[in-house]
Amino acid sequence: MAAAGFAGEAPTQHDLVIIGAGFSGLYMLHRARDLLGLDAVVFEAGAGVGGTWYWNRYPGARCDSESYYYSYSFSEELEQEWEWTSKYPAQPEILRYLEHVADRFDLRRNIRFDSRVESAVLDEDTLRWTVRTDGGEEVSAQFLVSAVGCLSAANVPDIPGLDQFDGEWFHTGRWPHDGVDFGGKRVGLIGTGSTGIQAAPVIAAEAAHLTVFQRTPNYTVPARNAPLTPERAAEIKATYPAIREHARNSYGGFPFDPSGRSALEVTQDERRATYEALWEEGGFKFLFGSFYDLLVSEEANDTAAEFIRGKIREVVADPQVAEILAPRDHPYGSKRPPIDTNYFETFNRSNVSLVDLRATPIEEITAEGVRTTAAEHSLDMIVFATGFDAMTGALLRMDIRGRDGRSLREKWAAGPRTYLGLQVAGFPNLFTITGPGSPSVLSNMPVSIEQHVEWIADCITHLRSSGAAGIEATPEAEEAWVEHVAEIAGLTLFSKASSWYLGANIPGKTRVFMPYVGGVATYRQRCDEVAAQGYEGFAISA
Ligand code: N01
Repeated sequence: MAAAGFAGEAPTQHDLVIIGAGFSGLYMLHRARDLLGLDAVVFEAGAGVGGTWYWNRYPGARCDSESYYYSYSFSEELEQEWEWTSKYPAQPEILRYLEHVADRFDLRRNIRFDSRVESAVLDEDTLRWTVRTDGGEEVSAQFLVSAVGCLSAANVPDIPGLDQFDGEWFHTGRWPHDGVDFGGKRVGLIGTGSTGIQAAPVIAAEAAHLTVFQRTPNYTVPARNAPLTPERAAEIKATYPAIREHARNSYGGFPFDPSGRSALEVTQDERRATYEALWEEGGFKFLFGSFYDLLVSEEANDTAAEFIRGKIREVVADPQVAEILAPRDHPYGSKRPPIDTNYFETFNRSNVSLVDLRATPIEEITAEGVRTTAAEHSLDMIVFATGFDAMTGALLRMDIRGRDGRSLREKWAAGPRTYLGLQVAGFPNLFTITGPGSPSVLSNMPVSIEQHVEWIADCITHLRSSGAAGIEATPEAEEAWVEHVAEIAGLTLFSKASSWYLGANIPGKTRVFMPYVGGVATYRQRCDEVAAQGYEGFAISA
């Protein structure tokens, strides 16, 4: 690969620039370089590959999808040779897997590490992008692919006084590589989303005291993690083609079928037996495999929500604590449902306390700890499990300028607008892997990532074989897709929660439901039809 140009030098020329070396960027690079023969360069802000799995090293971090389908399917050799150790792999194991992929396919030689992209500017005459990094490198490429991830721009809330805190503080999404020692420490954990729920039991087991600051109580279902037995691993490997096919043609990218039953058409006993069996089995099947109408009917949803509240009351010894932990202000699944290992049990420990921020909000962080309207909690350490500026944050942190010098920030000021989550009108030759408007975060990510990478690679092949200079979503197609995404989201219960799906976790962010709820199979079919019809809804420039 040619060296990138630096300020003052002419930018080096490439076919393709990819931003990010996580699941998406690694596969995009492999596909583009090794199958299409393109000259591709990847810019990665971290010092290594892995994306989400590089940054999120917090205690308890593990995948909520099972290892055998939360993995690449593009290489049969890879899927046969890699050995997963458990049902839900922990972060170090997934990172090792991605490092193995990088080595196995010799990807590192095209990746520039410690290089954060600061800007990407379109040249309207050539339809090429000039991309500049924080190290002053400048390259030019015909195509630009964003593989920045949907949950990578960490959100540290603007709580007054953080700068005067005498202890240490960390955000889970930027966790120190050499770990954090909780021994003998009084730790405050702010946030009870999927991350806080994974971290709390692990921190509690190590720390002198853990105080959990909860703003919104969360519904969580046990993961029931277990080692992957050699027999199960062999069975998976023998049936991989069918498993992958199932996942690709499913609603959520998971290789299991949604239930065909309504929660309201069965007797109370049958319903309870279904929930009990899935609670014992653990994982996302509780939502997707129980009844098909949990995300569309409030009455159906109430049955699952009440079942989970009942479990909280059973597990948590102190009824007052159980009541604070019981969610009532949003339907189950309308926020991304976590799965856990001993989360509610953690509140039975003598070294754990719960602070209800709805009743007693945080006023400030002091030198000694966190002060709410009711008390000052003395802490040695604060862990922010406060999530991300999801789906748009990482893209908008860069200064991306398309036609007429218009920035993506301006274009998306009232919420993200894309065609198929793949392209933005006015930004030719820019592709967004798992961008807003695609199933992305509502699905098993590797399945959606592979579909996008392959679609983009096929599109580039089509353009190059026809000698075209560029492709761009038309404003009409984009408008129709944005309307469609909003319309079908409106048929669900997703709008009933203040979730990051809607941007509601970031003060000032416009509330727009960002992912596509129509499902992976329907979406794939639509993308394939669009391509088959000569890239309908896109303008191709000669
Ligand atoms: O972040 P979140 P996350 N004061 O935004 C609270 C994926 N993931 O990192 O609900 C006090 O969900 C906030 O409260 P509220 C997964 O897709 C995957 O947990 O806004 N509290 C909430 O409790 C997930 O959904 C895995 O009222 C504040 C929490 O912080 C996504 O990442 C594992 C606050 C943030 O929850 C994000 O999860 C983990 C404030 N000012 C995560 N601001 C896998 O399995 C926010 N909060 C792969």
